Amino acid sequence: MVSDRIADIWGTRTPHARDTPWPVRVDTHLDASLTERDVDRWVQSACVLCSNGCGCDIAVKDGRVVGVRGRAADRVNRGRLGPKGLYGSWQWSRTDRLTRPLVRDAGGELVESDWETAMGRVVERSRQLLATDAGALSHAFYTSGQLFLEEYYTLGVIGKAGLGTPHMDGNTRLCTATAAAALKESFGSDGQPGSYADIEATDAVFLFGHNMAETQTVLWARVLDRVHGPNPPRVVVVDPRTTKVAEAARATGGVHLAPLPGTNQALMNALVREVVHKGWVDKEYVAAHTLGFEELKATVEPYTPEHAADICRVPAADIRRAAEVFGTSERVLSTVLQGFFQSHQATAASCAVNNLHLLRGMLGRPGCGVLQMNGQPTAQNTRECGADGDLPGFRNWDNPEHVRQLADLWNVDPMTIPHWAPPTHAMQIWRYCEQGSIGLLWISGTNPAVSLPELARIRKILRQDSLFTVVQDGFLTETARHADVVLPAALWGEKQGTFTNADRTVHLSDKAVDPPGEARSDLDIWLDYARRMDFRDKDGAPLIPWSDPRGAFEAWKECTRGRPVDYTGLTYDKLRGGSGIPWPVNDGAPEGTERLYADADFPTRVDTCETYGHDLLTGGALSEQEYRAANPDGRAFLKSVAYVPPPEGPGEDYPFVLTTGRTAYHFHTRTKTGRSRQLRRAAPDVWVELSVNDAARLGVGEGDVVRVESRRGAVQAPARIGRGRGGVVFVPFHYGYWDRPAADGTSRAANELTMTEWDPVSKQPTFKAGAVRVTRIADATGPSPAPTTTASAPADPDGIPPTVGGPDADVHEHLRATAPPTPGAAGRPAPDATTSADETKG
Ligand SMILES: Nc1nc2c(c(=O)[nH]1)N[C@H]1C(S)=C(S)[C@@H](COP(=O)(O)OP(=O)(O)OC[C@H]3O[C@@H](n4cnc5c(=O)[nH]c(N)nc54)[C@H](O)[C@@H]3O)O[C@H]1N2
Ligand SMILES: Nc1nc2c(c(=O)[nH]1)N[C@H]1C(S)=C(S)[C@@H](COP(=O)(O)OP(=O)(O)OC[C@H]3O[C@@H](n4cnc5c(=O)[nH]c(N)nc54)[C@H](O)[C@@H]3O)O[C@H]1N2
Ligand code: SF4
Ligand SMILES: [Mo]
Repeated sequence: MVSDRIADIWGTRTPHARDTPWPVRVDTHLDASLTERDVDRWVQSACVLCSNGCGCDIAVKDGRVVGVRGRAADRVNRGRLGPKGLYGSWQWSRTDRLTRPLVRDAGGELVESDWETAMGRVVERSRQLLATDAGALSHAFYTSGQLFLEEYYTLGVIGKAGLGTPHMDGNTRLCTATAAAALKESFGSDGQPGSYADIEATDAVFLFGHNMAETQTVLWARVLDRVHGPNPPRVVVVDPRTTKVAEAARATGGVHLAPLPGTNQALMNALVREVVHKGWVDKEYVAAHTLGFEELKATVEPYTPEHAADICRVPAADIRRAAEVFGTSERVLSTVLQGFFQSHQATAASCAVNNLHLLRGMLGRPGCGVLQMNGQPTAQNTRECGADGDLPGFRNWDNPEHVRQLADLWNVDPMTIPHWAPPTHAMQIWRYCEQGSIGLLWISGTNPAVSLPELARIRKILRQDSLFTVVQDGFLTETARHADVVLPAALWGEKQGTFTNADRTVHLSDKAVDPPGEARSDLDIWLDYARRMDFRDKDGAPLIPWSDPRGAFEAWKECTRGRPVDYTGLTYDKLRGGSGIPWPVNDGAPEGTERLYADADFPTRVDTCETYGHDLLTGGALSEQEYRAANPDGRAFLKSVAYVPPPEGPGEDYPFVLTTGRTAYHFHTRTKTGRSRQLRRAAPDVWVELSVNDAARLGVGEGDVVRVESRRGAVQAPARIGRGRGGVVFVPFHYGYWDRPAADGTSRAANELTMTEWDPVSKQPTFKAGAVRVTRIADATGPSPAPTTTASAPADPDGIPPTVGGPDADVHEHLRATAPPTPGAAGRPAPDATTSADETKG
């Protein structure tokens, strides 16, 4: 069957009943005019355009990538791929890539150079700075959630044991820092409790600030296949916009709660209060496995549905109904993402979701998962490997024994490993750069000149003479244009490595083709730096003994031995041929682990836990003594806090609340998706979404150009008269300047508007609420460029052409008649003819 997957984002339905396996549907998209018979080789991989981590095979012809196909055997996607995976995962590979290192010449221009010169300059600056009083504190690394595990671990060892700098973080700070923080605060350690297979077993799906329909499209197809089958789950969503998820909530008899951005915590307190007041608490579970119930009860007591309704501006009856669905469903699966994570009480609100599950005893059983989601494909590994500043293997920087374990493993003095203070979070790293105490900032796999808040400030920092910036990317991004040295990176398909998705499933991605020109993998670049810097261990041997991905993976396995994030049972060979495998994988669980905490034994013991915890209001850290006194002993924490209003609310000068986010067709700053014909056509440019009533009051019609201004900057774009709640303006954050310079004097990046504020515990910036005003600037020349197939659908579709892909968007969907492997089996289904790795045309 052929389908236009721009017009039909989720593809053909394969409905099924509760507790039956999710059927297989294999999606294939090849370059126009090619068929599967033309493909020379299929190389095993997984998609890196979101945290879902769909297993796929890369089609290679004449040494080039010509398409992709979903892997039927994979537990994550059973063969499916979404629009980004199908059209966006590979077309960029033959466009304007960086092929040689660039350095600044005497005139200040970036010019092509060679590796010797470029690395020479990096090492020279590095040595110079290390010789100053600041020492290693002059060095900072700002990395990604999109590289491979082997690369992060290598970077982590360089930073912690080679240089000894605490200034290392990922763009994961903007992304999933709150997922990690909420898991640590509630359960003692990072690590996703739930499994995607919970979708097959659940009776209700709660999505907290998560537009899954657009941001994990294949996971949403999985939910839709239940929704369209017998005994469907009810969907409940908390989101100010009318997303496709919100439509499903209505259709399934669930609830769409559309709170004013910035008020999640008030709503969560009310939901928890209802569950407690109505007696829906599993008292035995709470008594045996949790701490803090009485405090929780007291904290939420003032939040009657009416009180929360007042703050959030939603009907009190809807809050009651949502609580009832949670309280009376046999099994509930919850997902949490940026609508919660990117707000000022992010960790508190996300912990409240954990609380609901703990109160109902809904963890570790089929259908009862919590997914504190990731966003980026490899964000989990950034966290696991310590490339976000944490210590590798979910170790606690405040626990001397954990530091000693690493010192032993790396054969270095424990004092080399920074652990005298918490690791420096990204927002603080940028502040130190601004103040001049950091002299070398090495940016890899992220584009902060578009993705950080308050862009005018970020540009100013990047231009500072006191800061030497290295940018490692596949493209000349907005950020790379500011760099002193640009290093051309090999990207997905051009290198080998592993990565882990949001439900702990580890995938191997093999190298399919050579990188362009002189581009090198991030691993090779960092190994080269380590060699040139001559980092040594205590005995004078090279600090990093490995020289390839497999060697790095084997070293990483040792680092995880005995930790909750145990990889010791995995090998590259084991990851080939079948499905990805969820960690922990070890002697006790050789085929992986579907769900954590089935035994309700949480990693909260003093010698195990990753943190001693924080005050959710202030972010103040608790001491080991305080933690010990609480005596958690394997029990989970019910942590809570009162609601406080967001740092910037609407007022007279700036009467609207701004929120920002995504569309289904683009990934972040579009370095990949903006180079795909089909995706670019589907969502060509920025727009501003206004509610029907707000637009009428402002005299704005569809497509009229409006100016959105905050205290920090302005964006100009055509308006979409959408279906969101009143008082809220939405701007997608995908559109920077690489493909359309701001020469006309207007800005189009949403982050011109956003502010430098963050959650006190996770330090994640608050991209989801700020105050703006909106002015009409010019008449429409046509409808706005917003897609019609998504949350940005127009309130009145009349006269607005629907978003379609056209002939070059054809995708083959192959529905399997044969029974798929049983879901829930963490092990590997037997590989079949269409999914074996690296199959050669013969
Ligand atoms: N198509 C696509 N998919 C992606 C990505 C992409 O760029 N494009 N990026 C990936 C990454 S890294 C991430 S982190 C994820 C993000 O995935 P999501 O979190 O699903 O995406 P967002 O659009 O950022 O935000 C989700 C929703 O939060 C809502 N929201 C805004 N303010 C509030 C609020 O105050 N409260 C509540 N409850 N909701 C609010 C928005 O209306 C929006 O619909 O997506 C991943 N998948
Ligand atoms: N206003 C607003 N801002 C936001 C958000 C929001 O919702 N609203 N969301 C935030 C979130 S959740 C995220 S995750 C960030 C994302 O923000 P960024 O990380 O800045 O976005 P990307 O465009 O994904 O940038 C990744 C870069 O890495 C490069 N790259 C890809 N693969 C590799 C590789 O293997 N090696 C190297 N060296 N480079 C590689 C790509 O070409 C690209 O330039 O944006 C954040 N900013
Ligand atoms: S759902 Fe995510 S991982 Fe799967 S194909 Fe789409 S972008 Fe790729
Ligand atoms: Mo993200």
